[in-house]
Amino acid sequence: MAKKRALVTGLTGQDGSYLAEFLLEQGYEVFGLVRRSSTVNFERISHIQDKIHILSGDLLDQNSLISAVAEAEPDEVYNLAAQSFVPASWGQPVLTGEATALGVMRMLEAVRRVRLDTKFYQASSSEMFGKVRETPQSEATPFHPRSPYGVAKVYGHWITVNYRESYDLFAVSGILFNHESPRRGLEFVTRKVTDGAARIKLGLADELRLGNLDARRDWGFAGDHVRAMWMMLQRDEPQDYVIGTGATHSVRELVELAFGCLDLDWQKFVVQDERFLRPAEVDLLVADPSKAKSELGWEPTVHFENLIRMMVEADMKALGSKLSEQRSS
Ligand code: NAP
Ligand code: F7E
Repeated sequence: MAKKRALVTGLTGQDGSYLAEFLLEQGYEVFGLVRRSSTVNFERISHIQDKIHILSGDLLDQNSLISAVAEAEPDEVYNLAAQSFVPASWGQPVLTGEATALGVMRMLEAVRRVRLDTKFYQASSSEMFGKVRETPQSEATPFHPRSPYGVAKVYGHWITVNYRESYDLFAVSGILFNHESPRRGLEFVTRKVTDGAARIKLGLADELRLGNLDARRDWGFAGDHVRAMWMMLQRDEPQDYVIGTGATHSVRELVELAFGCLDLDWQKFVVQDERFLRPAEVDLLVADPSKAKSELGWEPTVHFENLIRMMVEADMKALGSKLSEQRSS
């Protein structure tokens, strides 16, 4: 039987790397969309790079997306690419709108024009719930985004629903709560904290500056969440799902746990810095993933404590190796 073919946008990002690994394990032929940059940034996919077909393209360039879909002839498209860092969306709201909102429509248009029987996954976000109308948040909870990023994701969500309803496209929106891993970007709070604690432990830093310690998030493991993306596209009918662990923790608890893993008293090192506060905050997010559990059979396998421990250990190992390389050179 011919291999199934998948096209993943955002291949070089955290989720793109885990999803590509997962799809290869499932026996897929994987195509990944990568935008041009002056230096190659394949750190997260270097171990699987030779197994993936890399296609050049940008969410801002319609023609490049049409060419990518025409070349990959995918059975499934996973649209993970976006400007995904919330604070950057206030600094660059137009770019965020172009990539995170209109980029979704451009990918959908590429699929509609080239290959309408492709299944389409859109990476929607719990940031769409923003100033939450109810707790926990489910597929039925209304949206109230609190950043240009959240607003752009609401557009991406509704244009996906609209293409499903307008063109009978198998298009689904996965509303994913925060998910983390040792491959998380360094500016996001979990990785900033695990990397920061490891640096302090190794004598490479003497403080960690953070913003709002009271914000609460539903933090899961990226490896678990990408599995849910695939599960959504294996259903007979396209439907949207909320994916999260159902547990919530504050940034303060995160800090206490990460520093505790290294026997450090966080209160001696963490400094609150108003530069990291946001113009409008999302105070509390927690998922009600019961639909995903009952219909997809999806459940998280890694919980908060183990996730943070895994990230601290990975940062200690990576920084430790760098240090010994520097000392021996
Ligand atoms: P990420 O690590 O920031 O990766 C984003 C990816 O998008 C990168 O590969 C980036 O390429 C690519 N990209 C950005 N702008 C692009 C453009 N104009 N054209 C083509 N590619 C572009 O994000 P992530 O954490 O993996 O998240 C994946 C998706 O899920 C995103 O859409 C994000 O908004 C969404 N999401 C994430 C979470 C979460 O907790 N991680 C939760 C809900 C939803 P470069 O490497 O070249 O920058
Ligand atoms: O912030 C607080 C901050 O930047 C989490 C993206 O993947 O998940 C992510 O968005 C919380 C916020 O993630 C610092 O105020 C405190 O309340 O790790 P974050 P995010 O904004 O929740 C959603 C679901 C996505 O869709 C996004 O793409 O932590 N916080 N102090 C801090 N945050 C950061 N970044 N840095 C701090 O110093």
